[in-house]
Amino acid sequence: MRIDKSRLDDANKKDEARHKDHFDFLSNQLTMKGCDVESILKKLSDFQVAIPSWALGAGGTRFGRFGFQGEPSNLEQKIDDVGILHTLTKTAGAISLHIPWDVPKDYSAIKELANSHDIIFDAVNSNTFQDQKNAKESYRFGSLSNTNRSVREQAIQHNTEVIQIGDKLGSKSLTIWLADGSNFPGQSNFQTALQHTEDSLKDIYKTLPNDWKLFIEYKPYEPNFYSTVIQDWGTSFMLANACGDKAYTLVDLGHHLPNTNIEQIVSTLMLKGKLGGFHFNDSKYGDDDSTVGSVKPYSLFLIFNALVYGMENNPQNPYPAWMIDASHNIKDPLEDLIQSLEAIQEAYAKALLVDQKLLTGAQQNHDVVKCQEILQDAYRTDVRPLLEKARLESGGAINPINAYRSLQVRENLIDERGTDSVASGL
Ligand SMILES: [Mn+2]
Repeated sequence: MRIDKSRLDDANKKDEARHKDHFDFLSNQLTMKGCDVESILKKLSDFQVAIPSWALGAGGTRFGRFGFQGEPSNLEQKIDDVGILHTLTKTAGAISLHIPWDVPKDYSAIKELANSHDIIFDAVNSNTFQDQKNAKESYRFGSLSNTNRSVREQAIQHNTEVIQIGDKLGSKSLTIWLADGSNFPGQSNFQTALQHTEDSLKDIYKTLPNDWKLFIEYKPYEPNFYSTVIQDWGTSFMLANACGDKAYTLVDLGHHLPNTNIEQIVSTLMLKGKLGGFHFNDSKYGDDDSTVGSVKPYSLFLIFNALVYGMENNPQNPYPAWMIDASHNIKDPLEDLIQSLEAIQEAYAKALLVDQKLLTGAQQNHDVVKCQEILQDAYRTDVRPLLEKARLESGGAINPINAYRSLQVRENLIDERGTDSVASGL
């Protein structure tokens, strides 16, 4: 299914007068404060977030999964779904494939389809956290860290194949997240596991094309509950440095212990030029994979404040690869992703409003109260009219959720795909 542009224009018409009123008011306010509204709008339009191919079907937990009608059952349909998101939001111009769940059969047809939706292929993701059909070795006791050489070799070989698949699609980066670790004290030798992991990553790194990046993701616990080999940003940073200049740390918001100061981690990595990738989600307890901004929007704003500072002041850090890594469980996956995209843009816009010069001055004067005032003045601004304007100017929807519902997208997808189609993945 594709969204008809004239029907989208009709949906926008209902909101146009209200939007103009709100935007004009906000634009005047911001201009009086000395903000360059045009440059903020340009930055919002340029900000594109990859949608992972596993996020388009119903999510679930290890206790079960409740299907969602009209799910995409193949890669083509998943790309079509990202196309719908991008048409409405103009923010989802990339897809991040998971291998082996989404191996293309016809590469040129898949590239053509993505191109027709104005979508590029972002980082490819390998999977050594579950066993594949007919695989010789099992990852039950780890992959890149396994004590058994032939298991490590199989996992290295898989990552090399993922690079080759991504290369054919125009991807420029590989994300490795390892489930490796141990469930019980004494099960694993920490030093051996870390050394094997470093050696395996170096072997994968050797096969990386020159214009590619390797992203190393970390996570403190789960699926293993006693130890994880790449448990934190420091371990990832150390491994990235051991591999070389093309290797970077990837920060996933949900992969931290409660109350970790993620904005400080972001700042440290950007100062050192090693923040390569970024996964968005939100959480209350652990790696909950909740909708971005649904639980801790102020934290997200503070993180974006660090990201904006880094993007403006750290030429040593590459432009990060952004991706949503969330699960929607009981929501319509597309509506959930629209909400996440909106929350990301909102936090970004608010961070762009922070008067960095004024903040630096207040910091130098040790005016702690003023520092907080500057941050919270930006945070309390209702920036939604800026998002609407950026979308409208790019040809998207003023209000993507309203448009999605009024254009009856899900109903159309159910008509096309049926009520019991199932997306590949966990
Ligand atoms: Mn992630």
